[in-house]
Amino acid sequence: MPQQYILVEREEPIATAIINRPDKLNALNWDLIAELAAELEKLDADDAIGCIVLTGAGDRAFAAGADIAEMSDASTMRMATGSFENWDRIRRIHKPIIAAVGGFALGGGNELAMHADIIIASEKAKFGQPEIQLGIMPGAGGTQRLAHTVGKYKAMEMCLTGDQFTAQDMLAAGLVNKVVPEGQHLDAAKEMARKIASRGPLAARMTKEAILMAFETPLQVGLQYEKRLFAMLFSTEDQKEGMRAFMEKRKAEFKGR
Ligand code: CO8
Repeated sequence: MPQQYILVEREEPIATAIINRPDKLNALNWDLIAELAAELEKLDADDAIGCIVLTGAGDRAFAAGADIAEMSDASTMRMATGSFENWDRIRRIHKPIIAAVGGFALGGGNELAMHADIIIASEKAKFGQPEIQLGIMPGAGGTQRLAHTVGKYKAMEMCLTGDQFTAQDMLAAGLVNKVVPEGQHLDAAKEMARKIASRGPLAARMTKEAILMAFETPLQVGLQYEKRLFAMLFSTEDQKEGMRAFMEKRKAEFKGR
C-alpha cells in the first residue's frame, strides 16, 4: 500500500508516527488505520526503536474520530466484519506507545489514544466520545477502556452526553498522564519516550504485557503471569548488565538480549 496517511519520523531510539490528514482533523478512515497498523508493526519489529510516539498532524487534532463520511452509508456487515482487524493489530504492538494529544481526541480518536500506553496532552486538548450525538456508540473499545480507566460514572457521563472534556478533566479522571502548555505535547512525549527507550527493551516489553494482562485476568492469575515474566528476565544479558552497572556505579548499556 503506498504510504499516504501516516508519516514516520525516526530519531533513534524513538520514532514518531504522525496521523497526517489535518484538513479533516485527522479523521480515521479505514485505509488510514490499516496504514497506521502496518507502520506501527514495522517499528515494533525494529530493534533500533525502543518507544513509539503517536500524534496528529496540525495543531487542531490528534484525531476527531472515525471518518463519518466514510461510515455514513456503511452496512452492518461492513462494520461488523473487517473494520476492527487493524485496530486489533494496533492493540497487539509490543513496544510502549505514547500518545501526544494536541487537540481533539474524539470518538475513534479517543479510542486510538487509549490504544497507547501513556497519554500526554496539551492544555488545549479535548477528549470525548461524541458517538451518541450521531445515533451510535463507541465501537473501538471506548466503553470498555473508559470503564476500566476512568470508572463507571465518568465513562457513563462521557459516552451518554457525548460532551467534550478538557485535558485537566481527563488528568483528574486518570486518562491523561500529564498536561503541558499548548504546543509542548510532542516534545514532552518525546522526552518521556527517550527515557523509556533508555531502559531495558525486553523488560519494557514484558512490563507492558504484564500491566495489560491486569485488565484480562483475576488478580491471582495476573500475579502468576507477572512472576513468570519477572523470572524470565533473569535469562537475559540485560538483567546481568543492569545489575552489574548498578554495582559498578555506571549507566547500564542495554542490548535487548
Ligand atoms: N469524520 C469525517 N470528517 C471530519 C470528522 C470526522 N470524524 N471530524 C471533522 N471532519 C472534517 C469536517 O467535515 C471538515 O471537513 P470540510 O472542511 O471538508 O467540511 C473538517 O474536518 C474540519 O472540521 P469542522 O469544520 O467540523 O471543524 P470545527 O472546528 O467546526 O469542529 C469538531 C470541530 C467539533 C471536532 C467537529 O469537526 C466534529 O464534531 N467532528 C466530529 C466528531 C465526532 O463525532 N467524532 C466521532 C465520530 S464516530 C466514531 O469515531 C466512531 C468510532 C468507531 C471506531 C470503529 C471504526 C471501525
